[in-house]
Amino acid sequence: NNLEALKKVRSELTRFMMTYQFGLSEMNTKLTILQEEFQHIHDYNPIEHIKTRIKSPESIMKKMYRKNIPISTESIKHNIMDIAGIRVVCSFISDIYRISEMIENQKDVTVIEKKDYIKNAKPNGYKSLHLIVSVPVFMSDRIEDVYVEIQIRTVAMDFWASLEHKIYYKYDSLVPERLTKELTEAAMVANDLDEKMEQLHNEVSHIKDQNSREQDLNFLD
Ligand code: 0O2
Repeated sequence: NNLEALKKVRSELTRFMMTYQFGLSEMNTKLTILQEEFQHIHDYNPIEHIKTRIKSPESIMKKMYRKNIPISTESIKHNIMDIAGIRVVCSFISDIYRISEMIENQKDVTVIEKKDYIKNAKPNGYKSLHLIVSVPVFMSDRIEDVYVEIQIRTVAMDFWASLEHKIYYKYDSLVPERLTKELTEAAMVANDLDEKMEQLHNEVSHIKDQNSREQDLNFLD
């Protein structure tokens, strides 16, 4: 009977984790559709790449202990909103807000929380736009609303965050002050690069628009 009970818990847990995988797949499809449509209309791709991950059971447990919450699938479901995570890396800062707006406007997506670490960077220099959304997943016998954390950032922000993450873990979160200072300076350099690239991109788009208008006029002549 113990074995039966264990089997039941295991099956429930697998089903629980599967819902997050489904939520991720759904968001991934939504983003791919936006990406392809955007490419078709504006003739350029705003998304460099998309990465998805499911939080490991170990990280989920650690977070529950840290938050001091009794563990059950129900409490995990309500308190850990980043089990399903998706990272969208864009070319330009303006693309981040465009992508975010397009997601927010989808009827079946509910925005639970929005954190703009681009307008308000973290003290260490971390920048990204974070959304926690809820999406309905249609199962065989019910509809399950699943939380998905979406992080949207530029290539430069992503480069900085991945290095900072590595350093943070290497020093077991006790990063020497000199490195912290240099990392914050590097974040400012990354931001300068983002602003410069945005300005160049705007100039090029403007020229492209002008050329296509002239071509249209020639065509009409
Ligand atoms: P992992 O391994 O990437 O999943 P909470 O999510 O409740 O613990 P908080 O502060 O409300 O805490 O969440 P926040 O600020 O929205 O950040 C959540 C995630 O953003 C982190 O997930 C990181 O992925 C990323 N992040 C936030 N701050 C930093 C930072 O300073 N540097 C880097 N490199 N990434 C950051 P996890 O769970 O910490 O890690």
